[in-house]
Amino acid sequence: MSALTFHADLQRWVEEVAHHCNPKEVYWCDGSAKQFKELADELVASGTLLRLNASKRPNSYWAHSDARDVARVESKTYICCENEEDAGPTNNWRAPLEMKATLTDLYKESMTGRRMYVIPFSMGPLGSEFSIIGVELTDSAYVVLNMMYMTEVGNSVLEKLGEDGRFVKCLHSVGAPLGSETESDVPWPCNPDNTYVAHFPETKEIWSFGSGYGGNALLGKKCLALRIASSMAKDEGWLAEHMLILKLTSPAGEVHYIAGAFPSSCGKTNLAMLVPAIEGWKAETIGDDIAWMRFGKDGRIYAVNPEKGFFGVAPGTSYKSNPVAMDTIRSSAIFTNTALTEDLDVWWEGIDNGTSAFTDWQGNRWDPSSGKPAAHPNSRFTVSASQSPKIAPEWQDPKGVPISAILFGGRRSSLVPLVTEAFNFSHGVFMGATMASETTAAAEGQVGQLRRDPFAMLPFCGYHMADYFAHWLELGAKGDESKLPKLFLVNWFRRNEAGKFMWPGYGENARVLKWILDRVQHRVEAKETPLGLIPYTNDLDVSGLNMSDHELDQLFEMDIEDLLNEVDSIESHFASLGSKLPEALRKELDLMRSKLV
Ligand code: SAT
Ligand code: MN
Repeated sequence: MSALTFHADLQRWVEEVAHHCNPKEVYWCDGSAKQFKELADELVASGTLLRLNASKRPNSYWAHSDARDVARVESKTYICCENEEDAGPTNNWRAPLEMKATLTDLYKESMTGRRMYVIPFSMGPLGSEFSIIGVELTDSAYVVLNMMYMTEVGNSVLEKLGEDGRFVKCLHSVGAPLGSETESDVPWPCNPDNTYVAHFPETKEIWSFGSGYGGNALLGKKCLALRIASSMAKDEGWLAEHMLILKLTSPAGEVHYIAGAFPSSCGKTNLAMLVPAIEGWKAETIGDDIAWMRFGKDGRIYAVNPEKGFFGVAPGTSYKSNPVAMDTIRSSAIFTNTALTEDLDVWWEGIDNGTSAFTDWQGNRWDPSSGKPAAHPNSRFTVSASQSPKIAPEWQDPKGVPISAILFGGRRSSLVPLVTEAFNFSHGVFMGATMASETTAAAEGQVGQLRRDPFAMLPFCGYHMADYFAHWLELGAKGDESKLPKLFLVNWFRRNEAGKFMWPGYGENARVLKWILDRVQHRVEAKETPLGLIPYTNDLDVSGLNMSDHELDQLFEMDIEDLLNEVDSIESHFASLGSKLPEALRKELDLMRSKLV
């Protein structure tokens, strides 16, 4: 198929890559439903996709990955800038030329026997000053289909790009050339021994090799919209954040937008699709994973969701925990690494719908007594956001929505109270900079280990983490504090001595949001503690929750000994970030310590 663009640089790059990677043909993605169907049919025929039972899950597909390619690979993710110091201690670094040499060797003829797809895509509504265009070249049709759900793809983007528009070059290969015309393919080609997810922030390029899974392969998401965008945002004075965006309407009709940073698999999608458990409140989704934020003309911070779809964690999703997600994925969705029922619908742990798994995520007959989960803990659904019954009408507003409050949260089984408000913006930056969470299956590695994950950006910040903190502080200093969002630390995951969650979570989190908006609107006072401001007992609406005063107190309990240990742990976290750590944050830590002793 010939190019549908007059963009010389794009054409030249496509030709160069095709010449080097040696695909059997080049396929330009126009974004049409016809192409989607064509590719899906091919993937069904070749065994990569399975068509789900159309009477249960119309127009939906199931894929299972190679068992070695199931999550983001942080150990193989690189920031490749000229100076190692600019990547900082939290990123893997390689010199750009060195990484390009390694990868150029790997890409050589890596697409042999496959098609190379050209995916022009836009992160953010086309034409918005927020938006960034990318073009992904990939040899995976599965990636094309997922990108079509997650981003704006096709001719509209090429038109916008015109003859000389700027775009981020995103190169992806699963790294599994087919030796001969007759060699049969595997359902999930990948190359786990040679996987690299490399970012070149200075030249705004992404080179990914060897993995076909999620954020390793759908390069618009974590690679472009967070790692590359965060580095652009620092240079240009805005923010690219790992945050959901939620619209809340109070019983009185007051509308507020809240953003929230939580690490992967800590309930961002659930919170973004909240069904408030308190009377009269309404919640709608703007985005569930990424927020790009900048000052509006009125001095407030505005956010857009640069994505068009959800790539959500399946396990634990049910009509009880997240009915909106369940309704969103009733049709036209792609499921990856979930289990299957006997009649070819999807299944996962916690789906809670009376069915059971028949085959596990690898497609083998599932043995419940094996003790192994049927669905992979990081199994996912991919679906268009527009299918959500609770998507806010303004979710693609090119101006974005004004943010009243920002939440920082993670999984903390102890120590961190249900909700704490920052004393001021820079104390809020301290909260974000020091947040920690118990690790999940969203990334390779052990689950349940406590790690500092500043602003939930540890795996996604495209430059030095201490410079990132400084950027937040500078942005705050530029704003008028009365117009800046108020900042809060939340923790839905605290457990009691018996190991049980102390807070019911899910829809009940609306109670915490209600208090947060009361604070935003100066309707209630708050109690000062060494950690920040917490609710006076009567101000947190727990009516109907059946919670004793003691249980409520426990959610806010602060043990001085534990907090002093936390101060020490933050101290070493800061030390690990080196000499660039902003003085203001060190001062916040000193202040916290002085309040404790
Ligand atoms: O990075 S992914 O898109 O695979 C999912 C995540 O970790 O949030
Ligand atoms: Mn995420």
